[in-house]
Amino acid sequence: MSEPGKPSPVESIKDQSRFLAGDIGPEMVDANDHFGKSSEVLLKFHGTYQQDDRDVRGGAVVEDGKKKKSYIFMVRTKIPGGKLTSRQLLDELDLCDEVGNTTLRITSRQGIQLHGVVKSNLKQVINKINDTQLSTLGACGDVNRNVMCCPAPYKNNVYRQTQELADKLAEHFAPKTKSYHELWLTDSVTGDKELAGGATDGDGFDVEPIYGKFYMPRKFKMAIGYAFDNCVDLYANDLGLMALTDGDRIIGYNVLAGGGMGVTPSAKKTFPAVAKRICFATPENVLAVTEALFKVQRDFGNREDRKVARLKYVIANWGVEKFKAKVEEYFGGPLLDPHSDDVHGFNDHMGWDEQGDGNWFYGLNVENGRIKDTEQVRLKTALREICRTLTPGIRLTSHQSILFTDIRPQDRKTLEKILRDHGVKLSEDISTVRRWSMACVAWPTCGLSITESERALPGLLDQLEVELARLGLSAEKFTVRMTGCPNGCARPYNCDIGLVGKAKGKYTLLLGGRLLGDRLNFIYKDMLPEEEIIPALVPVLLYFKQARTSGETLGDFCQRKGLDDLLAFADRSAAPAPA
Ligand code: SRM
Ligand code: SF4
Repeated sequence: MSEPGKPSPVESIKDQSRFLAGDIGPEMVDANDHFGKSSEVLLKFHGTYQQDDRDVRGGAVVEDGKKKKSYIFMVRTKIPGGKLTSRQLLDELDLCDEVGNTTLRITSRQGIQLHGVVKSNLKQVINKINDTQLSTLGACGDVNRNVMCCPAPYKNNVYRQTQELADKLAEHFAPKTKSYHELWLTDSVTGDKELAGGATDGDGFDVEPIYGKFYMPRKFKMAIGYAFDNCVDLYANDLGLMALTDGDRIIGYNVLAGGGMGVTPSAKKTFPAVAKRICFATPENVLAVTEALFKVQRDFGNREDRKVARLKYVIANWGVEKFKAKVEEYFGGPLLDPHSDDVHGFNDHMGWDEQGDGNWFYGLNVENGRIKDTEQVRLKTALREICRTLTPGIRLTSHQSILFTDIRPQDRKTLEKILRDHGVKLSEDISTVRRWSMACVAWPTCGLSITESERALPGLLDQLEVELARLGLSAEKFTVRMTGCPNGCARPYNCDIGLVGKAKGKYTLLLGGRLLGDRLNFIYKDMLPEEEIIPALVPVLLYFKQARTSGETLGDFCQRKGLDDLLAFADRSAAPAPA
């Protein structure tokens, strides 16, 4: 915890790190199975997290009277717009077998994570990821994170332009330090050689033109989507660029700012927020507007208390008007008001769709993004076969799923056959509720998890599917998102049904967000034991069935009725019938 007025300890680690080099080099080759505290912070900027296997923590080896952790590393690849080749996916799959825990994870921001890497293999892993023309630099840490963009591969000007913008933003805001290259991509690291990283005595803007030596106060997240398709959850990002189109032309972007999910329930000063509508940017000035806004957060984000360091707190403290005025000052001129259009559609891009060039793409729902082989479902092997035989383009979605692109009409059947032969359900065979759900990683790797999430959601959905079928609601489209702690990595605060781990085996149940992602949900029940989650939802679903207006969605219904009415109905339906 930092003292008021004093920069947080992470700020001095960045300051003294010589642009993220720190002591990672010497520590990489020492005899320990883990890095020291400062390196642990700096490693995040390089795309890796030092973790320990929490399934074995309780029974870990005891050495010198102390429990010894079983150290492992998560390695995250940053993939702008989730776009990669078959070769790149094959290489990541090979890595997870050779040096990981034999699984890969598609993240909620279109990235890929390897889990269970040991320290002695870390350099080899990051090196290989770079060999395949991907990078882990800035996948974590106080920098611009993976830039999300609608992954649909339609061959038209609009989709081409947004993908190009995602690449441009990713490149523009990537850290420029030499330390990444020196540490992971050369042989120069030895125990006694200190890396330069890009040493300078000044403020560092000559080395890091956008960041300087202190980088950002906290992580910063950008996404590009459309008013007619908000599949990237624009309102949950620090910066959302909502493309407005006229035919096959992008006329500009509504700039949304200050979205963020993370909250610490015990700290009243923290809260989740959906982004505010700030201004309109043209295709010509969108990069300059983005840079101005980014620099306002760089210079005014809180550097003393990391709990309130995200952009949402600057905007909450100042108000939209003052914030916009400051962005205008950095931009060097007035900015237009946002266009009246707003998000009104959402497409998860699952199933078959034509690309517009005679070829097709197929969206495959991957439950919670986990790619693995089990006895019944051999998804990892199926992906390998698809990549080797059909060599499709690959796009990852912000719902932890995968698109195979550029499939020739004559290959559609082959793709489906490969999936079926390996026991993989096609998206069409997955229930609507499962298809629109997601869970964060949580146990056993996430050091912050309080409850299960990825391992708990499938079982809860089994029960929910039964209840929905019983009520005749199986075709209803709504989002269920679960996380193992309040940090919100699966974006549980703007969906229809949010489940957030609060204490061991207990969850907060939230209702009233919606697929469009443009409003927060509210707490319906707190500290709910896992086994009471579905029973608590049943009266809500029953009330929805009985009292919804025509075409009303579950989230809209819960929002209209409100907490007290929903609770009163649940009480009434639980009360024994009068004798
Ligand atoms: Fe996250 C931290 C996993 C998307 C908010 N997140 C973590 C860490 C690194 C835990 C840690 O700090 O020790 C988790 C690693 C777990 C593991 O074992 O792999 C983790 N976050 C993930 C992923 C893998 C979840 C997933 O299942 O897909 C997502 C990786 C995305 C990527 O490729 O970059 C992931 N995290 C998100 C999102 C969703 C989004 O960005 O759209 C959010 C909410 C949006 C936001 O940022 O507000 C999110 N993660 C957090 C926070 C809370 C931040 C805050 O402002 O309070 C933390 C904790 C922190 O930063 O202190 C966190
Ligand atoms: Fe870990 Fe919490 Fe994020 Fe889940 S929400 S991955 S438990 S930090």
